Amino acid sequence: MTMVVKGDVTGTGEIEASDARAVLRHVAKLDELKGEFFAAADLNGDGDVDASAARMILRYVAGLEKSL
Ligand SMILES: [Ca+2]
Repeated sequence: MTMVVKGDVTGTGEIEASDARAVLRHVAKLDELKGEFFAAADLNGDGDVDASAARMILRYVAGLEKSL
């Protein structure tokens, strides 16, 4: 069983700036997030992934958000 950690889009077990980068690549259609990676990027659970998720991840990395 795989646990989906919200914000850990790359599946490394850590929430980092590279996760925001992966979200932006998805938004720009350079990459496509699928399955658990998409679920990890869908922070608000609305079935869509947009740039606001990347912003939230960067805020979390910067310590401005306590959780995602
Ligand atoms: Ca990660």
